[in-house]
Amino acid sequence: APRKFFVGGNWKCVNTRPLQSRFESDNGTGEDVKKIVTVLNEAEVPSEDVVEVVVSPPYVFLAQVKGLLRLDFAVAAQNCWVRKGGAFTGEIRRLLLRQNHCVVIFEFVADKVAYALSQGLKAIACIGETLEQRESGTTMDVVAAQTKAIAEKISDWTNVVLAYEPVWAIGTGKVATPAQAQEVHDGLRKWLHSNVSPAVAESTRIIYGGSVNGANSKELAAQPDVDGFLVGGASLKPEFVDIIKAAT
Ligand code: G2H
Repeated sequence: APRKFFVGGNWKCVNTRPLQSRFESDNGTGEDVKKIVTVLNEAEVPSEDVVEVVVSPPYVFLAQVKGLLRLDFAVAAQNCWVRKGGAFTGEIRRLLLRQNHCVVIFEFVADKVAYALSQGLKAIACIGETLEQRESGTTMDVVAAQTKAIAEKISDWTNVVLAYEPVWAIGTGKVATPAQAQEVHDGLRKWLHSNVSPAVAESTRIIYGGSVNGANSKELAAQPDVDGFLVGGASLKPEFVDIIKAAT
């Protein structure tokens, strides 16, 4: 295959179980994190020549996961501040991110991708249309415009993975059909072909995100232009291993 399959586990806030009381924080605990890592460490999956696996825990767990996780899986941050530092409450600057990847989600995508690449990080850039846009038939225009915004700010696509995440499928249990995903991925690849270069179109991984699970991943992975997944909810469960195996 021209493109190595890519599976990202976006842990977001880590919600593996209902809260027991209002005193319990909902952003996960060290115990939950250890359990998830143990499952991953014990999993038998295709080699890293076949599938690239990356997980992105919340910032507070990055070091813990980095220390415990098997070495053939990479660890990513979920975000990265786009300036050197300064008085920006709640932002995490690049210097504090020792990881190789940086997951960049929706807002200010183009700026974040450009900044992450300039700092030697890899970026998973998320794009996607709302339900309203899909129903009005503008999906391809929307995702092309989002991709164009990124293309205008970067010159090298080597370290970019493009994640198609239809907004209506995010955390909703409503997954795009394999045909819907393939149609958009194919459209995006054609867009890259005409607007960036044939080589970039051929080599850039376009992954799908939005309610991917162990059961639906196989058929999605079989689509010629679906080069992997960005997984939210199911990346906290043992079925994440099945999603990794969908690569083969
Ligand atoms: C979409 C996706 C992964 P989920 O954001 O990033 O989440 O799989 O929970 O829909």
